[in-house]
Amino acid sequence: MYKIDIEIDGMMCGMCEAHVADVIRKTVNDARKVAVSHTKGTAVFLTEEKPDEDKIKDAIDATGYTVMSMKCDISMDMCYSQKVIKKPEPLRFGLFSFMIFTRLNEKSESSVS
Ligand SMILES: [Cu+2]
Repeated sequence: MYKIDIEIDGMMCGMCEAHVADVIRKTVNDARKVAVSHTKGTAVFLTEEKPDEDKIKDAIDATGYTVMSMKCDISMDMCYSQKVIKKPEPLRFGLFSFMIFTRLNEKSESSVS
């Protein structure tokens, strides 16, 4: 799941919010929990598939509002991302101790000769 965070300039009222939310729903078919705020100047929503950021920017810019920035994060409530973070650790540790072992070996060899 992805969380998209857009900073938008030019929204003045609730109608602007509805307009932007409409454009997002039309551009991103699986957009969920679309939340637009004209006071904060933001639009936030969730998607399952990684969305096309350029397509969203173009669609919003075409309405007359201006996209100032866009952030696309993998949502942290996903078990999958935690597994990915934890997985490489044993491998890294194994490689590290292997390197120390090799260095010690090299040193003892050179001191012999
Ligand atoms: Cu408005």
